[in-house]
Amino acid sequence: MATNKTFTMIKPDAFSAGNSGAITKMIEEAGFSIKAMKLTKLTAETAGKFYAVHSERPFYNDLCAYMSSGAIIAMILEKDNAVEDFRKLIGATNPADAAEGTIRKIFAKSIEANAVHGSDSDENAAIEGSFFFSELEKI
Ligand code: IDP
Repeated sequence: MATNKTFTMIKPDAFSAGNSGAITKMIEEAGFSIKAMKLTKLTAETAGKFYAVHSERPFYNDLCAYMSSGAIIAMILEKDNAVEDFRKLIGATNPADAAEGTIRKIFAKSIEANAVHGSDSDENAAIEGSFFFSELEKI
């Protein structure tokens, strides 16, 4: 079934490099509408909660430290088939494997500092959106 909402973060590497505007432009030009948006900063603890599913992975502690190392921009996006189409727009987790023209291919620095997050399912999109935004903050 076609889906219509996903959740993204512009990660600390991309925000601190001044790439937020260029990334947001690519997202809008690909047909996504911004339904919620905020500039914020995670703590190691809140990053740990967001990425709890990865708590057994060897990179978990580094990921939490990296994701709390600077400001991020969180967004809820809307489009037909949003989850799948956004994963295509951002490209593979490792920028070395990402397709030409994808956000990660253009802006990611490494497999960890890979510029953007994109939800991997409708269920996670809803959970992740509500992690950052109250009902009042969603349009
Ligand atoms: P995804 O963000 O493409 O869905 P996941 O496997 O869910 O990829 O991993 C979550 C995040 O953890 C990645 O976006 C990346 O920042 C980091 N990560 C994934 N694999 C590695 C790794 O092998 N080393 C270091 N960091 C990783």
